[in-house]
Amino acid sequence: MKEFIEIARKFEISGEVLEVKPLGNGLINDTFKVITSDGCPDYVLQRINNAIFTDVELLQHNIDAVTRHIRGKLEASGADDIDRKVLTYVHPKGSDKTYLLHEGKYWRVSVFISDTVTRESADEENSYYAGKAFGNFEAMLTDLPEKLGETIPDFHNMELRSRQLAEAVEKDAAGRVSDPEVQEILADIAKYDSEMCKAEHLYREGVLPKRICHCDTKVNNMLFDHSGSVLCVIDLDTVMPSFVFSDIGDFLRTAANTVAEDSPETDKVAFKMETFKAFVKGYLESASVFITPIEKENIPYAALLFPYMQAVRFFADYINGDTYYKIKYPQHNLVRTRNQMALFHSALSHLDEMTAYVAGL
Ligand code: GN1
Ligand code: MG
Repeated sequence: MKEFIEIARKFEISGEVLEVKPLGNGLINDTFKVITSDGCPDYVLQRINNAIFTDVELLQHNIDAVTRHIRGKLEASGADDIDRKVLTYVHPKGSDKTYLLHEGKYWRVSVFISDTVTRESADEENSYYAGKAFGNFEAMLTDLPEKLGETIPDFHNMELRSRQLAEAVEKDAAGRVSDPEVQEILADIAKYDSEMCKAEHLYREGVLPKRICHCDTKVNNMLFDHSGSVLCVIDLDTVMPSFVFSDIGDFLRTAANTVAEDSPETDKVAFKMETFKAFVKGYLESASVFITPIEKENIPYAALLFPYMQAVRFFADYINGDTYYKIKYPQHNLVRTRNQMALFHSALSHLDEMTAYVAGL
C-alpha cells in the first residue's frame, strides 16, 4: 500500500499519513481508508473508475455542487454536527479541484466520518429512516442552482438497458448465449420488457419529471448512527437528474431482499413487504413537499423496476464477458442475475398489496 500512501500525501490532509487499507465493497471504484496520526481525522481515498466515469471533471462538479448545497441547507436549518452529515472532499495540494490526476489515474479524498455503522441489510427501523433520508436528500436538492450533468448518460433508462442486453446477445463476446439457462433467462426478461419501460413512456408524454436523485441508494451507500437513523448519504458519483423511482427502487432492491444481491441461494430470495412499507412511509413523509401523484402511484412499479433493471445489467455484463462489475468468480454475474430475477418475481407477487398500501398513505 506504499504507492497509495504516496498518493494520499499529495492531498491536503491534516496529520501524518500512517497507513492505507482497503475499505468497503463497491463494485466500481477502489476505496481505501487512510489512517493518520493521533488526534487527526482519518480519510477515504478513492481511485475513480474512469472507464465508467469518463468525465471526471463533470463527476466532481456534480459532487461539489451537491455537497455545497446540502451543507448550506444544514447550516440554514441550524443543524449540529454538520461535518458528519455531509461529505467533505479535500483538495490536492496546490489545486482548487477535488480530484488528482496522477499517472493516468484519477484520485480523490474525503474526510472519514468515524463512529458510524455501515450495513449490508436493513431492519424496519433503518428502512424507515433511509426513506426519510432519501426523501429529504431529494427535497434539499429541488432548488439546486447549478445544473448537473449525467455522469453516466441515461444511467437508469430501462430502454437503453434493454438495448444494451440485446447488443450483448448479438455480439455474444464470451460465447455464453447458447447456454440453455441463458436462453431461459432471456425469455423471462423479454416478457416484462415493455411494461418495465413505463417510466420512459411517461417521461415522453411529459407527465413524469426528472429530479436530482442519488441513483445508487443501495444499503451500503449510507452511514447509519448507533440509533439506527441515517447520518450521512455517501457514494455520490451517480447523483444526477433521474426519476424518483431510482432512489426508491435501488434501496428496496437491496434492503427488501431477504439475502444479498449475489447470494446463490435463489430459493431463499424474497421481497420483504415490511421493508417496503417502512421505507415508503419514511420516504413520503419527507418527499411530500415535492412528489406528484403520478410519481407516488408508481412507487410499486419502482420496486419492480430496479431488481429487473439490475438483472438486465448484470446479465448483459455476464454475456459481454464481465467487463463492468467486479466479479469474484466466473459465474458471479449469472448468479447475481438469477438472484435479481427471483427478487423481481417475488416483488411482482406483492404488487396489489404494495398498490393498496401506497394508496392508503
Ligand atoms: C454499482 O459502486 P456501487 O457498488 O455502489 C453500480 C450500481 C449498481 C450496483 C449493484 C456506477 O454500485 O448502479 O446498482 O453496483 N454503480 C454504477 O450492486 O454502475
Ligand atoms: Mg458504494
